[in-house]
Amino acid sequence: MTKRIFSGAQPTGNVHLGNYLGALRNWVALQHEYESFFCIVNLHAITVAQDPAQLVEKTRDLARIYLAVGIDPQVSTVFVQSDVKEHAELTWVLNCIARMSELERMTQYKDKARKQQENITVGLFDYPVLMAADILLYQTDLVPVGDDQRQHLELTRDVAIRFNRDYGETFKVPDAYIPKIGARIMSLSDPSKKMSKSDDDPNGCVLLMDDADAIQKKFKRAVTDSGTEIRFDESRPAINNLLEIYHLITRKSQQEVEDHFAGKGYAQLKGDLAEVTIEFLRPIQQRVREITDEQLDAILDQGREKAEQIARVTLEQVFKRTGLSL
Ligand code: AQP
Repeated sequence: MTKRIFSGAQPTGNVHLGNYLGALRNWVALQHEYESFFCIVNLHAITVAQDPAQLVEKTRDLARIYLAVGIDPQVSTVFVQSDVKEHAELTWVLNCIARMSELERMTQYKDKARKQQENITVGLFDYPVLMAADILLYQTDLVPVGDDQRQHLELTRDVAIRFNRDYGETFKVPDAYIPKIGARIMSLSDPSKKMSKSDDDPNGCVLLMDDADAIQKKFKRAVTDSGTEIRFDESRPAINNLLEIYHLITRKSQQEVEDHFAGKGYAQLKGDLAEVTIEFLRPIQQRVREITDEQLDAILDQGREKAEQIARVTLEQVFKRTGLSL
């Protein structure tokens, strides 16, 4: 039987190179090998305050990005999380399986809570359980994500194992798929932090929809390490990060990349990186603009129908096992 993958991204801001290289790129690569479900996780988005009208726009924009980077709706199911009610329903049941102590250990929660100490919502705390529900509803084998989701994946596995132990075999226990290179693209302004949509400094983050001018400026301003050599070296995180981006975008081997930059300076690295990024993003940006509202609605409707069918079967089993269906 074909194995399944599930993954998603939040429509909370503009998709950046980190999201693409850490996650979306692998979704595209894996979709022909696996039965694939790609979700726009708008229920996760509202764990921090969102403007309602903008959330609608951003949800549709993110769906366009999925398609423009190469998710093929003929083979993959693309849908919006809030369209499939089973996500919220299973979250409630799993809330009664997950432990407070487990959620209190989640580093993403701790980081985000630190940034907004006044208005921490219950939803933000519960974010990993909603993510577990997303994944487990589809009896997922593999979850392609960036490194920042590793801990959430572990929790998903723990919750599935505990449910299966207490109520009988119900959920497939999923594995994470975290790429060796690209799983943690760092901020261009501060290579000790991951590239992030919610970064206060817009220069740290190259967006998929940035124009050529913005891309050039951002790479030009990127911080570098001391020294002059241009080679892959984790102890020099700024240059290593720029080289990883170059390597992933051009698909040249690490050796080829090092050969290309041998004897050259940082200005050349930044200039070449801007150039390949602009060229790489141009057709993606063009496709985003070409997708009509009608096409998008049709793809999301079809995605909802397919997702619902599978989600319903899992939820019915869960209700039966837990004594919720009479
Ligand atoms: N810097 C990154 N490098 C590699 N992968 C990354 N991902 C996120 N940042 C990087 C991966 O992108 C996928 C979608 O992420 P998300 O939309 O769920 O948001 P996030 O993980 O919270 O990422 P952001 O952009 O940093 O948003 P904020 O600032 O709101 O926290 C995931 O698979 C993620 O691992």
